[in-house]
Amino acid sequence: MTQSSRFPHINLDKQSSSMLRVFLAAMLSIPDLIKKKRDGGKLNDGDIKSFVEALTSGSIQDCQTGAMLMAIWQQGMDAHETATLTKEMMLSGDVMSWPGEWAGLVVDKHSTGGVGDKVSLVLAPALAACGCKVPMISGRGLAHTGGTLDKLESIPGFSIHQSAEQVRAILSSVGCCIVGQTETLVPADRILYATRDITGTVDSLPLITGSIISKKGAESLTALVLDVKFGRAALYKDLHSAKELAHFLVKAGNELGIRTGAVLSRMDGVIGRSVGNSLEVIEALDLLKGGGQQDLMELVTTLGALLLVMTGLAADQSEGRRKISQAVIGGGALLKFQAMMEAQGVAKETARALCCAHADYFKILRKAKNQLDLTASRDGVLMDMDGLILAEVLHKLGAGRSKAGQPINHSVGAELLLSLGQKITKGTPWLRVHCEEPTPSPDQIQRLQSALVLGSVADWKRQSLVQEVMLPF
Ligand code: IUR
Repeated sequence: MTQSSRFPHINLDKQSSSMLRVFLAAMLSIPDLIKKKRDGGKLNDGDIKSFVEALTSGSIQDCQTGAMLMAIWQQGMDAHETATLTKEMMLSGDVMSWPGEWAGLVVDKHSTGGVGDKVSLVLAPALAACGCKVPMISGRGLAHTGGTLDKLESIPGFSIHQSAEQVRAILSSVGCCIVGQTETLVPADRILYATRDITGTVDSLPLITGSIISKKGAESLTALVLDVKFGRAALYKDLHSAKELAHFLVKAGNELGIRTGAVLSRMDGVIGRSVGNSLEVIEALDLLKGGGQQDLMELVTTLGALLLVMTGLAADQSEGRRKISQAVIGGGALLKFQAMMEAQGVAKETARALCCAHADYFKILRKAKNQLDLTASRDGVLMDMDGLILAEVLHKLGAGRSKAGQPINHSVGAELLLSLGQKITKGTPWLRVHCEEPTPSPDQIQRLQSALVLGSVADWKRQSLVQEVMLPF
């Protein structure tokens, strides 16, 4: 028996020892890996494995991680490198496992981030009502976009912190849960994401793909649908680049063995009629009670139908849509949402009160001290709303955070008082801003007013949010 000098704690026989020496000689050091990528080379499976292992074991220095990320950002990665990075990131921590009888039924949705995007709050319970198991691992707000976890935390008692065992128990009794990432799930992503954020390397297709799909892989999903947004208020502003991201994501998901499809959806204004954490929970509850906005319902049914088709619970997209609509309109999804709230820590009476037909929402959810109505400065037809401007101002008023861990004000937000295409006259209120102290400055009010896009009737044409559906390869 001999001891390896690189791994002194391992005792090896002669043959294994010489094999290990050959292997270690072929292994590039971290500086060599960085140079290889910097100079446009392709990282092989072993290179990527070494990099991710160095990240997880803590043997890489922060400056080396940053340098490697910048090399990847500049040189890109091909489909095989991206798939390998995704798989190695997934394997850097725990991978969830599910009972055999759920085989084929475990699904999730991921959105690339929007304004007023409360789709998950409706979709997860609707899918559970259709027979799926939905271990939805969501995120917090990022830049100007809102986060599902922040929205749910506006409900008193709701806990997004659930262990793997608790997730399994909730899926078994309810069928869906919406939780935060645990410490042990994809630890490599936590390191990479934090480093990307401070090294100007967030917007890289392979890095975004690795980050998103590795976490979905660790959920051991059967099927995944991605809501890839494009437009003014989206991460990617134009359809072409959003489509490129969708292709990367769909390919990486399918390579991990997850049936993965995508929907390309428009993100210029606001999804539904409200922005802000408590207000969005209210809008989602209204939709679950059969009210709510057409655009929001359209997104929910399109994304849900795709998942039902991919799991075989629907024969085609139109049957899938029918099933999801029925779950929402028929009240099955509302019952699941109520049960999910209770399972995740909300008191029974609170969950019941929020879900009853004539709920007094602000008896339970915090209402902002001030409601300020903005009025139209001229006559016209409401053509559009700049969701980015609205989200940026609300963010500054306390609805979002500028540093991780910063507290946010769940009651801050805004309600659109009119529908797109509606005629308005000068002086008509169009936006109700919910705010605390400080109230919006004159400059912020002017910015909000500039978000209103007025036109003439002749110009108005309803545009579907859903631009394209991309099926698994
Ligand atoms: N969400 C993620 O989970 N990862 C990313 O890289 C981005 C959003 I951008």
